Amino acid sequence: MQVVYSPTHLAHDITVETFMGLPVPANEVAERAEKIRAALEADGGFRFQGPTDHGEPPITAVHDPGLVRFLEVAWSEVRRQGLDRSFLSADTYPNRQMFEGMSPDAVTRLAREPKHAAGRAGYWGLDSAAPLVAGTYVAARAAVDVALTAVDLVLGGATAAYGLCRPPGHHAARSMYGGYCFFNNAAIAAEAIVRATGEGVAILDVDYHHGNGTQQIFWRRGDVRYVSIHAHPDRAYPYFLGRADEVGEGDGAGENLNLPLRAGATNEDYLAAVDRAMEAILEVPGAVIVVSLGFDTYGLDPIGDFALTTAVYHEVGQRAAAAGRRLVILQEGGYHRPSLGENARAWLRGADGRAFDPLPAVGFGESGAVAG
Ligand code: SP5
Ligand code: ZN
Repeated sequence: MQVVYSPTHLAHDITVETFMGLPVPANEVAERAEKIRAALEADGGFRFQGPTDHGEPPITAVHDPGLVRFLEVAWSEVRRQGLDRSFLSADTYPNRQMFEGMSPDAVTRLAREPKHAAGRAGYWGLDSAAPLVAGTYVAARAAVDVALTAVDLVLGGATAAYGLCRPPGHHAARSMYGGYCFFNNAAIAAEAIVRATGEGVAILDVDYHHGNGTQQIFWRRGDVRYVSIHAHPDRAYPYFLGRADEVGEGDGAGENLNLPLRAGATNEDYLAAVDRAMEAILEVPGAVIVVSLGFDTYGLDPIGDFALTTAVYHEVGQRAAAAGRRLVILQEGGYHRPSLGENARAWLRGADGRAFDPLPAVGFGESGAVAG
């Protein structure tokens, strides 16, 4: 399988995030992508290439140009405004109740993008756990190019291609970043496929979190079906979306399928959900499936609560490929660094119809220590 990777992700150099107001060691760090790259290189069965530059139009096909401009200038604004911070996080978010009683017209007219960087970050952002640093914009642009290059490979005839996207994308909505995501790589890829082929596209999102951004972008679209298996929002980020009764509206009515799972979900629970998801995906005519691939479903993930094992990723990869569609596979989350490489290798070998032999003598204990 062809792998698309860019070292530009290293510029998005994150060390700290905040969780409920406290600084904590960051989860979405550069080492994640490097672990996956190293494991796929060592496997020997993957061919690597860099991305090609696709420019801004495929991004603004999905995102508000105002979001793109904000992300482009955010860091220089932090510096220009003399803010003494190593990363930008919002101070104030425009809670919808702030505008209660005002007409939608008045809100549009009066609730403008602020000048202060801490207000602008709130205007465009979803949460305070997605730190923005000096290299965020170039890295997020490179992740989009990685995704679009994987699309090119598949539209050029490849059965499957894997984009090692970092930062991830599925929490980013048309006019909003958040959840460690800046541009929605999977949505941009799906839109590019629709425009290139004129066919419908199905998105299978197997990250632990609900991909609220992808759902939002295609909510009213009849030509892109979004199917997601994730932690129930009653207990997990993004809290406000991801329930089973969110089915889309207008042309998109019935094109959104959320399969929220309980805490402690097992391999068996998960595979049953995968089978339901694939059934819905097979109803979509069209040759390509976009996969939002997360490994935060792993039993040892620090921010997840599922109980999946490495072997099940091989099985899920196989079941995704069994649809007989071509696969554009894009990396989303997954934060247990010691297991990321093996989990990616298992999934992608499954999608490739190859056996998976776990590396011998490597244990992934809580410490990440090597056993044996
Ligand atoms: C792409 C992706 O996986 N984004 C995830 C964003 C999650 N952001 C909030 C993290 C909250 C961590 N909660 C920790 C609970 C530990 N018990
Ligand atoms: Zn996630």
